[in-house]
Order: sequence, then C-alpha cells, then structure tokens
Amino acid sequence: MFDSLQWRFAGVARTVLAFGLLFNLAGMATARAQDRAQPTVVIVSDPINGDRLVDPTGWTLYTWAGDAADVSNCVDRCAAEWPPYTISNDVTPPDNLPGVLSTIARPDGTWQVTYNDAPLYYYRGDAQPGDMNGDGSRDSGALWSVARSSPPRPAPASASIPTAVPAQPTAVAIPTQTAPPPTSVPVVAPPTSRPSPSAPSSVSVSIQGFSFQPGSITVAAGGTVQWTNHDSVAHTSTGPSWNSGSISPGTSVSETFGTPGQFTYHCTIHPYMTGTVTVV
Ligand SMILES: [Cu+2]
Repeated sequence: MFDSLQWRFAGVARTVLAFGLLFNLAGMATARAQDRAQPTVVIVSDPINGDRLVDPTGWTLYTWAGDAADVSNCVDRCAAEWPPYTISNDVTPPDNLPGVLSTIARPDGTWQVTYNDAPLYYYRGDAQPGDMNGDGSRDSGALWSVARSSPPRPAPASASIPTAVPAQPTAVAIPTQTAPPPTSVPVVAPPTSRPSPSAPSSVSVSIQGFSFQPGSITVAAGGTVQWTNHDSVAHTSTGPSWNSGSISPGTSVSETFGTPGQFTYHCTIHPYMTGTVTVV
C-alpha cells in the first residue's frame, strides 16, 4: 500500500517534471527564435535630424570619417575610446532599413558591424543609452557622427520666404518715375518654378565639410554633373545607377545622366552624406 502510494506520488512528480521540462524546452525554443529575430541595429526615428541607428539596447552607434569603405582605421587607443560594435552571429537588419547592414573582420579577429560600408562604433564618453556625446567629435583626427540611416529633412522652405517679401519696395520705385523698375520687375518673378528646358547641361557639386553642396541639383537629360572633393578625406558619389568609387581630396569625378528622374545618392564612406540629382 505504502509502496503503491509512493510509486503513484513519484509518478505524479514525474509527470509534473515532464511537463515542466516540456514548458522549459518550449520557452528555450521561443527565446532562441527571438534571439535570431532580434535586429542587429534599431532605427530611432528623428524627423528633424534624420533617423539614426542604435544597438538593440539603445546605445548610440557612430561612424568615423577616418575610415574607408569596409575598412576600420580605428585601432589601439582609438578603439579603446570608440569600441567597435562587434557581433558573433550574422547580422539581422530591422524592417525598413534603407541601407545595407554587414560585417567586416577586424585585425583582432572580431566581426564589426557596418552600415552602407561604414564601420559602426560605440563611444566611451556615452554614459547611458540615448547619449550622443560623441557626435561631432574630431577625436583621432577625423569627424565622428552618429550613424544615420536616413538624411536630415531639409528645413522648410517657407522659413526663408517671409524674409524675401520685403523685396516688394521695388514697387515704391515706380512712382518716382525712374527707369530702373522695368528691369527689376522680372527679377521679382519667382525663378524657382521655371520649366525644364532651362535646366543646365553641366552642374558642379562641391563636397565640403562632409556634405554635398548644393544638396539638390537639377540637370538636363544628357547633361553632366561634376563632384569636386574639397575635404581632406576621400568621399564617394554613389547613386542607384552610378558609383564614383573613392574621390580623393582635391580631385573631381563626372557623371552623365541620360534618363530623367529623381535620384538620391550618398557617400558610401559617410552614409549620412546624401544628395539628390534631378534629371529633366
Ligand atoms: Cu564621404
């Protein structure tokens, strides 16, 4: 009798154990699936400064102007201050990531995450997730920037229009019966809404201060755009149908555009550098 009870109790215990183990296994499987699905980076939406990338726990990630495409030049003392964002598994891009997430091998055998060929780093000066204390730093001789997944939105154009309104005093000049008004009146007409035929067939873009200037250009179909790098580090002009490769400091590259359309481009070394070419 006692033996039977004990056996039965043991049986119940075994059943409870078995269920427990089953739940445990299910839990582990779920956790592992979540590990696999967890994105390597998270996009923080910022409508003003442009969306940026952080690690899964919210720590800010940076890119460095001293790096080349898919090459980290930040080692030793630099890497101590700017720890590379390394992972031991494959990258998992989040949904809607506009660029390409990958990894490069570092000299010490670790794998550093890259975004659009730019190696990603942490900054030791950040104290908690969300800090961006390293943004704009020129540590180790080149610019550090928060990793951007999309460019800053252009400032609303309406902001500059009110300041242009005082140009109306040209109308005051008419009663004085002087000759100038007729010549100045056409200037008042908005030149921004010109039809396409007036688009230039040759446009120059200056790469300066880690930005394309002007950021938005319009060129006639069949026309040429020339980029000149005035910075002290290499950049690229990379669009959907062209890739300049490295543009060394002080040199220029040209691209001819045959197909009308609007094309967004960027620098693969500094993905936050973006511009637009409109072909009409
Ligand atoms: Cu660049």
